[in-house]
Amino acid sequence: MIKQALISVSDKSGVVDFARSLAELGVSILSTGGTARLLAESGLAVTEVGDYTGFPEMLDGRVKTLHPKIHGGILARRDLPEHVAAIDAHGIPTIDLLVVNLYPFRETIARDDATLEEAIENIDIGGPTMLRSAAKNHRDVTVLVDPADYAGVLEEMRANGNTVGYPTNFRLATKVFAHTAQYDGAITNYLTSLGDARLHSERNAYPATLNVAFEKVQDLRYGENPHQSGAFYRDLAAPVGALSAYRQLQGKELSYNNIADADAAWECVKTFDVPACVIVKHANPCGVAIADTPAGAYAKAFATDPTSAFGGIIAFNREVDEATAEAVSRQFVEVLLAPSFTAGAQQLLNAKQNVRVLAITLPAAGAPATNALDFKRVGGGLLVQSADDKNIRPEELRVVTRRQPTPKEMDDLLFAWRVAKFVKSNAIVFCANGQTLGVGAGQMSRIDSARIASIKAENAGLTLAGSAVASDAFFPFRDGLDVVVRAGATCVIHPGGSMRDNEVIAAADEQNVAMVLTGTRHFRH
Ligand code: 93A
Repeated sequence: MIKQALISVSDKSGVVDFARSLAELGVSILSTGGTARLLAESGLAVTEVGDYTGFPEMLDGRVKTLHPKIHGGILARRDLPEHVAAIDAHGIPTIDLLVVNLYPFRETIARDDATLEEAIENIDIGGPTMLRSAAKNHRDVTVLVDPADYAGVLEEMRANGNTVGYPTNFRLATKVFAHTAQYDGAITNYLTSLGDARLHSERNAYPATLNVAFEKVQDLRYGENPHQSGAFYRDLAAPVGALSAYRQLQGKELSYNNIADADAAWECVKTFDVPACVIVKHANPCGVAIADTPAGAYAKAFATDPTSAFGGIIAFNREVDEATAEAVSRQFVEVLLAPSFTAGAQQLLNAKQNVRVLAITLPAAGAPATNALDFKRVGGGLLVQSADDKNIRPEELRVVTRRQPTPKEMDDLLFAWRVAKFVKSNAIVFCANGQTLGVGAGQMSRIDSARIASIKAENAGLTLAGSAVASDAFFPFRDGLDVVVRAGATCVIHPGGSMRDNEVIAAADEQNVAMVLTGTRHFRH
């Protein structure tokens, strides 16, 4: 039964209402400096920790709650007579509910002008100590580190005569250890990224040890293959608009491959600012298009490669309406993603209960949309890099051929370039009129990707005459260029930078092709 609570919070949201409810339930409240002041000003009866321990807060608040009367009251096992006798002998009442959230270390170091000294002052000592004490003794103590848990605990107390059951206490304690582990991880990352702070004033981008925190979203039926196990974790620092914040509106359970492919589709579709549709199979787009409406974009994206689109993952960057849902329902679709779905669309999709339908918030315009760091697991290690969030600016483009691209060709080239970034290397993408016409992906030689892209267009009955082509990296020889020109392309975009750029440019001039260099490469593996 909860008789006494200690509240010490930096994030004071919701704390006054919560403390008031505790007081109404007859719980007496202990609190530290700023929190005690806020509660007292709100008219609540509160005892300052210094008054309680008889030992004043000291060293600029560095020592506030680090006292046996506090930790004895939290850590004593109520089921052991020796523990009870020990705290009684020292006049230590139990503390049955702890509400603590920590000094804002992460928020402090996120500021560009944060100094090492400020960061160090924001390393909380007493808070984690109390949290760990309470979490260790969770059989007898309820511990709250997240304001989102206030309401549930109150409800449980009200329903059970001020008692919180073991399952809740266990869950909350687990949350505490995850929280303090992340907190310490953030401190380690920061300090090791400084190296020897006496020698370096600049921060290195990457810390000497890397502590990353992910929280489990769900276990998966299996991994990439049925004999592998799998689970999905959410990055606790995920930006708004990331796949991990999806809401599943209907359909079968998501699989490992569904999530991987949905991510590829979502990352691509959200880069467009006009209605767009991306269809993904095995992590590669097999159709991407823009149009005035989502239904229009879908029709064009599907037409790129109807064979591959079978069982695809389809993403939109606009609300899916009835017309779009109707069109999509005609094909076998594994996962459908969009920022939202109209009621009519949802009703229509309901008839296909197996289709997994995900709603995901789009990132705000200009907000970071990708993970800050990109990870790739290799044998016994981890490769870390900044995300490929580069979008080419018009002034970075360089036309290197005698013929300039026409405005229409330039639009097609920029569309193709945008798509190529999301195609596994070597990537060759034919496009025209806001539509992919042929996608060559994941080949070990660029010329094979070029050949495959043109074969695919031919199979789909699409003409490449007058099309634009993007290549994710430079053409090492003129042969790749010759393949795409023979297939019908009249303009090409690629990074440039090959030893034989001149030979490749001469080949373009020879065939009256317009060539634009981006200076940026988009390998994707
Ligand atoms: O400086 S501390 O590491 N030393 C302590 O003894 C201590 N006790 C609680 N920081 C300490 N706290 C932290 O103070 C809590 O974790 C909480 O974040 C903050 C609340 O302070 P106030 O109530 O004065 O706003």
